[in-house]
Amino acid sequence: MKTTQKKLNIGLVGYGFMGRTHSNAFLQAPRFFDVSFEPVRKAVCARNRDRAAAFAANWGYESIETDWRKLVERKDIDLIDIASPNDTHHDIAIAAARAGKLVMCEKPLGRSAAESEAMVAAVESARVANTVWYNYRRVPAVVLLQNLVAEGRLGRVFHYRAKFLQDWTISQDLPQGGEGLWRLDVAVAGSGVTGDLLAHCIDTAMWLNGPITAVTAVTETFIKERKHNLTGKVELVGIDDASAFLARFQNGSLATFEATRYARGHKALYTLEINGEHASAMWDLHDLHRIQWFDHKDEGRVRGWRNVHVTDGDQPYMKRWWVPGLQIGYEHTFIHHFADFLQAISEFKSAAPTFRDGLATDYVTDAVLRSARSGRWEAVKSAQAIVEAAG
Ligand code: SOE
Repeated sequence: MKTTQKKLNIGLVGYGFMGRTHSNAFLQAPRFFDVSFEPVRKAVCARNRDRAAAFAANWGYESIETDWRKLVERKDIDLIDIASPNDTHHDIAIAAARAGKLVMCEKPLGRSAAESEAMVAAVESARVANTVWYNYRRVPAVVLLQNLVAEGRLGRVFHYRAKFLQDWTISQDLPQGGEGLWRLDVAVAGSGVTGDLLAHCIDTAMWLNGPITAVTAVTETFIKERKHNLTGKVELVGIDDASAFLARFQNGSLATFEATRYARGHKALYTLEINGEHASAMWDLHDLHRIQWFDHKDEGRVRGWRNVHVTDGDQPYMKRWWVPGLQIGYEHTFIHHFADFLQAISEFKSAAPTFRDGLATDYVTDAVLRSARSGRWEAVKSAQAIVEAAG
């Protein structure tokens, strides 16, 4: 790290799972990437003072706050990083943008597209750099796959399919709400697996294959009532436990998407596949450093699926890490994202996916939930059109 670098003072909101992945990225990015800022872990904010203090001590934050409003007002903070539950994203991001801070926000951007529209308007009118932490865009193997698609190697794309399967909410006895379980509380999360898991699949899909224009969906809530951790009462469950949809892309290709927390045996099985005229590719989060690649142009006698181990220096991000053949993991996706964000702000830009890209995903998840209610195909709004109209 160069000593003359400009300091970038970070104020983190939230100290859970994502607070840890982001803090690790703030520490590691300057050690492995040539960045033009020195990230300073200035303050962490959480309502519980003792927990905030313990987190600050573990991750090396200089100070703590218990009210995010105070953090946002602080003159010594340049960047607000939102790693708190979904119901906090809207208010914090808008206040941060109005205070002229750079904003990084966990996914999904808002609990609904309406919340996200206001967040896009705030960062764009304040002209502050922004990004949404859709981290799977920074898996080297997924970046390689995206590069191959962008180079036109698949030719015309016919199909896209993605699924994200988990099994952690099958027990009837699991309560909803509160720390660790807010994802089951619709008031906090906004939706269930549609906003939590399918949002990842949609973000990657549109990055690889362009806009989604229409969807038809089914959702189900298998367990209708759960005890609420905050009220102590048995309450209706408002989230979708499972969600599946068919989609049309603007480029004419068709897609299937599925997410659930009821696929016994699967913990975080995010898989995607894309089939084109000339080639196909597959990726699997449980084997995240590989892509499967089939190229019809290969000589017929030896044509087949290639298993590409993405660990070499000429593959995305990998020259920053160890030596060819040695793989990296989940936490590195956040390190890559933060390094890219630092590069972007040194050029006075935002890093993709921007808030506008996050809104595009939320337009799809809103249409999925709408279609599940209406039983019909629903058109997806264009985030680009909205922003252009506003600008
Ligand atoms: C839910 O279990 C969860 O942690 C999501 O919230 C993350 O976004 C996903 O990457 C893994 O699963």
